Amino acid sequence: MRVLLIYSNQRRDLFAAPPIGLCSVAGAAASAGHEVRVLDLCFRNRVRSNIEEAISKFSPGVVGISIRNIDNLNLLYPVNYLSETREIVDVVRTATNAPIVLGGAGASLMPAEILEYHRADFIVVSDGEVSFVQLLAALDRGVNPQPIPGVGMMRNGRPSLVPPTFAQPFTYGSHVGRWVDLAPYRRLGSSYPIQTKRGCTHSCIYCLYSSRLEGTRLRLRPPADVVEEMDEAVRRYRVSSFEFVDSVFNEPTDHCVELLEEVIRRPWKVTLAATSLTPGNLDPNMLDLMWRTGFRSFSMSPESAHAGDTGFPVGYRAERRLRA
Ligand code: B12
Repeated sequence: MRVLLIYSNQRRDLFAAPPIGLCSVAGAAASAGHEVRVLDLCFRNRVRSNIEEAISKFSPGVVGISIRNIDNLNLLYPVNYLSETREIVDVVRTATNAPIVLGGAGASLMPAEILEYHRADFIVVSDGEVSFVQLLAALDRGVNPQPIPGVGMMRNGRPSLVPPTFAQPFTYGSHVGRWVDLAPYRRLGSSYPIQTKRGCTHSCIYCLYSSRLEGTRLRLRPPADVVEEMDEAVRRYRVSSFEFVDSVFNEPTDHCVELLEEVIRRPWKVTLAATSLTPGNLDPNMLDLMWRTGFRSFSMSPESAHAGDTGFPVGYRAERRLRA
């Protein structure tokens, strides 16, 4: 089947974010034998004509659209992005009769509402590599895709969804450079996103990562695989800075240490960052290893102090340990 995958996100908030999830899904669909094209709209000015052109040239049998952001998460100056994504869906709808499948973090957080609002045909919640490929197989054979975990569709005018299992092992690379041009991202200072695990064991009251996006069980990607993907990015796409985009990068410690030691063994030097760390197991040895590996920054939001499951804030526990 010919599959066109569109990255709808044009935001530059903090950094422009390359379509890591969409590329991973593209790789899975291609491995399953489909002919796949990716249209990255991030730096396109003429969105409508770009979509129309891609559809008329490629004649896709299915169009997948990634919805990364719903809003800017800023309570003081809230901005909602969904009117932009609905417009993109409308342009696709007018240009082709192919079924439209939504996916991505934004789509997964409130799937019923997103499916209905965008008037799409299907929605894939959470990990897309397995469920999207199963959906493609069902569409190819003309079989009812309803029982696929993580896939939703409109039924009798109402959204109907089989919840995701968060059970698939995590063994995929996204290989973003194989699917999109990294140069404009690089020019804006964005790093190459890479994931070393999926899942989050915390149950912080303000966060939906574990309940909606990745599940509560950690699914670890073998460190050697992660570093192989980095190696390809360095050699083929001249990437010099990476950002680990795990929900919590430094858990579990042994996995994180094995990964960093593998990076040190490689002949190249790169700059590393991580989107999210827990202060719980950040000790001087770990910080020293991170520095030697190339870490120059990481973010840790103040709310990480909520430990949820233990009843004690992590910061408080760390302080007690230091005092002891
Ligand atoms: C890392 C990260 C960042 C980094 C990105 C760094 C980088 N180099 O890429 C930084 C810090 C820059 C960042 C910034 C922002 N972020 Co952010 N970010 C994340 C985080 C933690 C991980 C995203 C990621 O890379 N996941 C890994 C990939 C593999 O997963 P994925 O993209 O979801 O893809 C999978 C599925 O969704 C699905 N899928 C994806 N696309 C498609 C398409 C189809 C067709 C199908 C079938 C399936 C499918 O399959 C994929 C593989 O399994 C998520 C939270 C989370 N745990 O997901 C928030 C998250 C995505 N961010 C969010 C937001 C809002 C933002 C900002 C707007 C915040 C701000 N105001 O500045 C900006 C926007 C940045 C931008 N330019 O778009 C929200 C989005 C939801 C919402 N409320 O809108 C999230 C969910 C966090 C939250 N608090 O809820 N972010």
